[in-house]
Amino acid sequence: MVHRSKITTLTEFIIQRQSEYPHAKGALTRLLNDIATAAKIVNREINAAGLVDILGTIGKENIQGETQKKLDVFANEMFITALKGGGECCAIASEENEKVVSFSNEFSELGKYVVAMDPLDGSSNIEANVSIGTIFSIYRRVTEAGGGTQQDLLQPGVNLAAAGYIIYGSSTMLVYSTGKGVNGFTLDPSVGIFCLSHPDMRFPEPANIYSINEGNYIHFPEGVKQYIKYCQENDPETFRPYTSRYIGSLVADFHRNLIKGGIFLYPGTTKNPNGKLRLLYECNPIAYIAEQAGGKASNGFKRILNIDPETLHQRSPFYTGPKWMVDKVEELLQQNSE
Ligand code: AHM
Ligand code: MG
Repeated sequence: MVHRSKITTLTEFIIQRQSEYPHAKGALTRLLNDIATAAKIVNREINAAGLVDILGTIGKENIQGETQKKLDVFANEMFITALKGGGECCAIASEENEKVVSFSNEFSELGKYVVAMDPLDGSSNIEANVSIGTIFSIYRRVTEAGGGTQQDLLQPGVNLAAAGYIIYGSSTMLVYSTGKGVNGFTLDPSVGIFCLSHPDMRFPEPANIYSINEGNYIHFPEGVKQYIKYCQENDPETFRPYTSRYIGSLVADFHRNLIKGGIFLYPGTTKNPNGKLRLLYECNPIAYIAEQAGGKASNGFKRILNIDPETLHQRSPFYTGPKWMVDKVEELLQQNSE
């Protein structure tokens, strides 16, 4: 007879975890469930994306005469609707919205949390059938009442209550942390349930992957150029030369590095000194997960989670992975800036 261990669903898991927080009233649990529900619907649409030429091209009318929405716009609306309807969130900052989306209707006025998110990161990869993701950060609001404001969202990452991502890949996973480790759940599409598949995720040792868009090499700071050379040198004791892997989809690159062991780099360049990635809803949530998995995240000079954000969409150079790998980039960047 085959003995199977019990399946733990995401809902069961977050309810179990809630009991570890004696004063918790279940609001964060409900909020995470709202995110999971929206993720399932977005997943369904992404899986249908390959059929758009049959069912109607995005941006054009489909056979029912409705205009097909671009998937990133669809995902944004789906998460906003789920979070607004759920009632635990009083404002959202999204890559898709220039300003804070504040909820002050009868459902959500009392929501204690705010969410910063990139609803569909790497969306330009969809047409090539490459993995994409949703990234989210959850903060407790700092204002007292009414709809949430920008002030609630401009908090440093150290204040995060929870963060995570969903990867829409060969299977769909939700990975999140509430500050007590990182756990990953795989969606069983036949029943539409996320099941615990990757408990207590940690960066493995040894690690030997580096992920960077080397096409920008000429524009990188000297410290990063030296780090790339360091990765390519032969030194079996430190697992070098490392292997290079780059998808161009942050969630997918980070997720692979978390599972297999590696560093992700998106430096500032001469043209864009702050790089490309957004602090609030790309760097901070991934940095939080990295630290909770025993790793580190830095802008080269400072811990990402300690940066005080000034604007909703500000960018930051980003280096994240196992601690010793990020330490080495920091060392070279700092040496070269003196
Ligand atoms: P997006 O938010 O416009 O999708 O851009 C973010 C994406 C990340 O997923 C990825 O790490 C990065 O852009 C890749 O950028 P590049 O093509 O410059 O390497
Ligand atoms: Mg993005």
